[in-house]
Amino acid sequence: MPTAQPADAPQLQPSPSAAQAEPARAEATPTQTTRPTLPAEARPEARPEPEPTPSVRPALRLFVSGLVRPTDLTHAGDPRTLYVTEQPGRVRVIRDGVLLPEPFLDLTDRVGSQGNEQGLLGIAFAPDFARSRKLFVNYTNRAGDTVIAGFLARADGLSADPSSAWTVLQIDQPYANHNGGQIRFGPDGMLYIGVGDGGSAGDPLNAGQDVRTLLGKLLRIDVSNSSPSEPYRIPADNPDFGPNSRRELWAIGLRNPWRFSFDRLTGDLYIADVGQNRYEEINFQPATSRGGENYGWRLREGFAPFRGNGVEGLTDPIWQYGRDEGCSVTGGYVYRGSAVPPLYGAYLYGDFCSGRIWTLRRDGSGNWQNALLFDTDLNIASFGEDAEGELYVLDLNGAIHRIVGE
Ligand SMILES: [Ca+2]
Ligand SMILES: [Ca+2]
Repeated sequence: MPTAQPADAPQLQPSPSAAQAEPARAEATPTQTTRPTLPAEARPEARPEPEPTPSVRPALRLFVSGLVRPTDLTHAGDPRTLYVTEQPGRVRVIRDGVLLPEPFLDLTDRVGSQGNEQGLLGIAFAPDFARSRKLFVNYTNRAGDTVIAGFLARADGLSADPSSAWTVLQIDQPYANHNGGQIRFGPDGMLYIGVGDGGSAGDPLNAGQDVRTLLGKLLRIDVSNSSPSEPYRIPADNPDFGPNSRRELWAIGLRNPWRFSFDRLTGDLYIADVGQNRYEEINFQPATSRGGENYGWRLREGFAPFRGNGVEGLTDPIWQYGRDEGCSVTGGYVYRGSAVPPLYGAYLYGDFCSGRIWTLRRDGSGNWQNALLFDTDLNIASFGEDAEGELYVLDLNGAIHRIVGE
């Protein structure tokens, strides 16, 4: 989701690392190759020549339209069914590629979405959803504060009861913007919540570095037995950020981690953090991490000093880009589907403002290589992943596109 950026934000030269990022578009879309065809008389046998197998090209295909400001898309384990959050407060169901008219859940009576970054922002189904029927949503309420709430789905999986709600966590929001929004279960079964620095600009509260607040952090809580009387527990192995620190913290120093995701194969974590005026960044946390990372905000924006200095132990992003490439990063997923083999293992992400979508992957030397995949005219609010690992692109204007092979 875009941070409100001044229209006259300085156009900066690409950083040294961003210069490497300049994609070769020809590489981004593999050229179609065909098997060489032998002259008829050279063929060893008269049987029909098999069809040439062209290499698959990644493409975007319109999947569903008619949504109202879609912000998140996920699944509950069933490959036929997708769930999409709409910013004003509804959860919609896509069944076998068809958008159902009846919402899964309607929270418009409690969601406040006045601000561009407010509303119903994220949804996650419990790992044991088939048994527990529990799901969790992340929204801003009528007062503008962040609410993580649990719900119970009905047995058919096509609707949930709004009156089943219980509040898991509520976070006061001092400003309308930078509310984070993503919630996802990690491979460890814990619920991770991305929380922005509270808002305004430049992190006036220094929330990113203040371990006494949940703002500007990635949280990790245990909701495996979540109920109205005990909404969550603190995992015993959460990192310790020192005296007076909140025990929900997993990683600190984030500005607005609008979207993050886990690689479903490896468990590695990718956090896309929206920048202030200069750099959009992708942060990486290997599956072996025990948490405790400090991703730098507001001491640094990307690799660059922002405010303050001299702090040791910051974790720099694996990638950043400047205003020449976009203005608000939207994190995506590592592709683990089967429809587009050339993308297998690549992390896909995009920019809300420029509509560009890139891939990021490590080469054999361990260096991150960035390449432009698509240059679209979409307002990329989010990416989504289905039960089979296929990926989708959510256009805030109401359409969902599927990444396919052609
Ligand atoms: Ca806020
Ligand atoms: Ca950072």
